[in-house]
Amino acid sequence: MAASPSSAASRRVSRLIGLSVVGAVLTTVLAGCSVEDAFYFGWPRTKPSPQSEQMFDMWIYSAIAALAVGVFVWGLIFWCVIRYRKKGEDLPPQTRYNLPMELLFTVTPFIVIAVLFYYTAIIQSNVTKVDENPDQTIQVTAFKWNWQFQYPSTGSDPNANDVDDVKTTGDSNVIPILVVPTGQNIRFLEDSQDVIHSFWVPDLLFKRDVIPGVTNQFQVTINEPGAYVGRCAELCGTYHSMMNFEVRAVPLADYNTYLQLRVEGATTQDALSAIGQEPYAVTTKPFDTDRQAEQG
Ligand SMILES: [Cu+2]
Repeated sequence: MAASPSSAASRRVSRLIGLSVVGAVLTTVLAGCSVEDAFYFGWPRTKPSPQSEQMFDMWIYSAIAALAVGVFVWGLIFWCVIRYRKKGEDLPPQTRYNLPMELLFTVTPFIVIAVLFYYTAIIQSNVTKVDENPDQTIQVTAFKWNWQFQYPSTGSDPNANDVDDVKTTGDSNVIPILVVPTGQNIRFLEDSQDVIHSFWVPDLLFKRDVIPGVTNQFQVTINEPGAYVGRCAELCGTYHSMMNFEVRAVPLADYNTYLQLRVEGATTQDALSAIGQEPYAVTTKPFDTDRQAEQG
């Protein structure tokens, strides 16, 4: 006995649903994502600063709102496809100019956009806020193709360029390490010696262009001690991709010891070792200039 058209259709629908589930599981597993990763919706797992926590919340709630709208729309699409599939040659009743429906379609997206705009504006102004009196000020200077970090001596004008200012400058063999205290509001003043670079610490979810002749600034508080890789995010020439640095967040007492040792003449590496830190970068390594020699 031949199967009825409706049971064939429902078999097709259930096969489609089965394939979608298998597809979703395979996508997750083959992409190497854990279930927990999936709930970050592509956002990095680290949230070392209050600023990055706010951005994370914004991302999660936006993703949930987008999913809710998506599920609703997909539901309507599939419901229409199944409920109103072609059953004969008669044209179904044609409906148009449904005013309440059209008002709903206009007002609902506007509300969604207004809410997203409101929270984006609030969080963006929090993240980019610069206080009158930061706890620390550090000067960042970018040049082709490395970084210099300058810690103005206590009580001095950050722009004065005092002789006893502590500086760490990267070179081809050593990745510069930017040591910062945790739990402190740090202002970074940025300057470039040549072209436009961009100071980017992916874990902080923050990036700001470093422009010659313009002092850009931003502020961030890092709550979790650790090593965070930093990169130049503005194509600035031949060795742009090698223009890396490392942010090393340490407790305030260690930071003060570090600065004191540096003022007394210790190198970055010696002072880091003295406070129990790895002396060299652990998140990235210098460009291997011997690479071609080894191959030859
Ligand atoms: Cu650069």
